[in-house]
Amino acid sequence: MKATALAPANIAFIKYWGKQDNELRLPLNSSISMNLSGAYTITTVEFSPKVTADSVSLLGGEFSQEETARVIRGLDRIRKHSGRMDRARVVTKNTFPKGAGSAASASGFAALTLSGFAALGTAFTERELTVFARMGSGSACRSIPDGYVEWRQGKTSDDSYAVSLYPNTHWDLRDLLVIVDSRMKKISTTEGMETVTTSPFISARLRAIPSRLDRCKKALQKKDICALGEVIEEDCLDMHHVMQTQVPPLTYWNDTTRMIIEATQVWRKMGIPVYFTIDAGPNVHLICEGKNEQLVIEKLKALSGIERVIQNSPAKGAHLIQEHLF
Ligand code: 2P0
Repeated sequence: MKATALAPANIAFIKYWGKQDNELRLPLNSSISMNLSGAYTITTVEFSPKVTADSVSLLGGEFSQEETARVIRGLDRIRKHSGRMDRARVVTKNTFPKGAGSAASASGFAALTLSGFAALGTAFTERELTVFARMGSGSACRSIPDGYVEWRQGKTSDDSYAVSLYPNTHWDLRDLLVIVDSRMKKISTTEGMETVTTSPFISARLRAIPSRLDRCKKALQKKDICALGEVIEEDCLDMHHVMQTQVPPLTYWNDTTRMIIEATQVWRKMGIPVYFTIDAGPNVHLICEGKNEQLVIEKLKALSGIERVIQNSPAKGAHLIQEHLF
C-alpha cells in the first residue's frame, strides 16, 4: 500500500542541544517548539513484495549515501515494529533549503514515519509516532503533534515523546525565516551534539532549562509576546554560547546574522515586539505577532545580505494527504 504525509518543520523556542543516548536520540533536556506552515516536507512511501531493494529519492535534490542509509534505518525500525519485510520506494520533497539550519531532518523524519506506518497499515498512536520520528532525528518528534509542542525528555525511549501544548489556532504568531545563506552547513547537528559536554557551560545551561520551560509555557498560555520573546532569545544565545565553547567550537553565524540580531534590538526600541532565534546555521527566525508581520517585513527590505524570507504561521502537525508523489 502507498501513503503520503505532509509534515512541517518546527522552530524551537527552548532548544534541544545534546543527547543522553546517541543511538536512541534521548535528549539532555525537554524542548518546546512551534510548527511552521511555510517550510515542510511531503513524502510518499510504498512497500511492495515486488520491490527488491529500498530506494530513496529527493525531488529537486540528492541525498548523500549517509542520508539514504539513515532513511533506510528508519524504514527498518517501522518494518520491525510492524513485523513486515517488504522493501519500499520512498520519494520526498522539501519546500525549503536542506541543511541550512531550517530543520529539514525534522519535517523529513516526521513525514517518513507517518507515511511509513500508514503505508504498512499498522495501527499507531500519536505518541508512538513521535517516538519513532525521534529515533530518526530528535527534533522530528516535535513535527508530529499540532501547533505548539513540547518534547518531554524522558529516561527511556518510550518516555521521550512529544505532545501538543496548544493547537495552531491558539495564538497567531509568525516566524519570518530570514535566509541569509542556503548552503549546507559544514558540521551536522548530530556531529555537533556529540561534543556538547566539552563546553564548560553545558551544566549551567541544563540547570537553567526547567525554569525556562515554565516561563515559555506561561508566556504561551497568556499569549505574552514580550515574555515569550525574552525567554526565546535567552535560550538561543545560551545554546550558541555552548556551541561556541565546545571543542572544536561551532560558529554558525555570519555577518548578516549578527546584523539582523542588532536590527531586531533597534526595532524593539522603536516599539515593534519582534524577537530572534537561530538554530544550527546562520539563518534567523524572527518571531512576532501576526499584526506586526508586515511591519517587520518592511524593515527587513531595508537590510542587505538577505536571500529570501519564508513567512510562517503556526501549523498543524504531520498528516496524511491524498496527492502521492508517484
Ligand atoms: C532544536 N536543533 O531544538 C535544535 C536547535 C538545532 C539547534 O534539533 O542528531 O537535527 O538528528 O537528533 O534533530 C537539530 O537537531 O539532531 C535541532 P539529531 P536534529 O531544534
